[in-house]
Amino acid sequence: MLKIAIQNKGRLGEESLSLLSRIGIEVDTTKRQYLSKASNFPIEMLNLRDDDIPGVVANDIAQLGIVGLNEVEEKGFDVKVLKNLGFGQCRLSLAIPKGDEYTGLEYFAGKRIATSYPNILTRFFKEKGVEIHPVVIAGSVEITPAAGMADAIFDIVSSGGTLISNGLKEVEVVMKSEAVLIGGNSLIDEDLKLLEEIEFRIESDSISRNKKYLLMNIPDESIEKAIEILPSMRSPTILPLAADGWSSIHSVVNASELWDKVRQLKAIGAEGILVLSVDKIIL
Ligand code: PRT
Ligand code: ZN
Repeated sequence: MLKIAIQNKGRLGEESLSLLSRIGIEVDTTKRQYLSKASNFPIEMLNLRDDDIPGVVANDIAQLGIVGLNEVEEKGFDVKVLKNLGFGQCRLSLAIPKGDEYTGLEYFAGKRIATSYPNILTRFFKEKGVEIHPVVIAGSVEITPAAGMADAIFDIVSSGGTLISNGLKEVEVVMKSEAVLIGGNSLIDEDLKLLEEIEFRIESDSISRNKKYLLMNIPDESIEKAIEILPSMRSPTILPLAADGWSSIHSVVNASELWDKVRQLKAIGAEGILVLSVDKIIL
């Protein structure tokens, strides 16, 4: 039976389960045991700490995993990154006390840098030819400069709020990260078929995210202009209305462009505009 390792709680746990549910893999989430089985797909979930996921996949205890790219890079196990999943976005950055003048990477020469990601940090500075002293710490990295334990930090940043409230400023982004689907190197044929199905479903889910379905009535003389405003998957669907001289147009647009499109469509006479969420797009 195919196993997928996901974070048992933390920042990625909920989103991982929500992704599985969106792709039609149902798991009983009321009992978060170490191992849970999907009710409608031949897959079992291994609920683990995120730190353990790359190793568990590399050792074929689970064949797939959902984990931050930062963990994959830090642990350095032999796993394949199969897909970016579009959640858990963050960056691994260097930050220094906000009053210090930043002079470029040379600033860090000989400095103590606190981090939970010593491998990525050491690799980065080795490549740059700058010698630093990593201070490995499991949590609360951001308090170490004020506590006198380090001169700078290398940590995950998302909004930047934690840095600001600890009197630090971000000076270099070393890597960008998000949740990724990883796979081991020893998938048997039967697993590969299931993996293909999972990847296909994730792809459909990710295409439909951030898309909106638009329906509206439009005077026939504005149809040409509406088609220019609404590039659709192939072309917009146009249906005549019972009322003479009017048609109904259906199309899919990017959510980020929605209001801009709506304004343009209203300007050419569109009425009764309906905006619907898109559940899945199968190309
Ligand atoms: O218990 P377990 O070991 O499973 O969990 P964990 O505590 O090690 O990890 P968790 O749940 O905090 O994070 C899991 C993954 O989420 C990380 O490996 C990243 O890939 C991703 N992620 C996304 C983040 C953040 N955003 C994030 N903001 N992980 C941690 N943070 C922390 C960061 O460490 C810092 O303390 O949030 C703070 C910064 O946030 P801002 O918004 O103030 O900048
Ligand atoms: Zn962890």
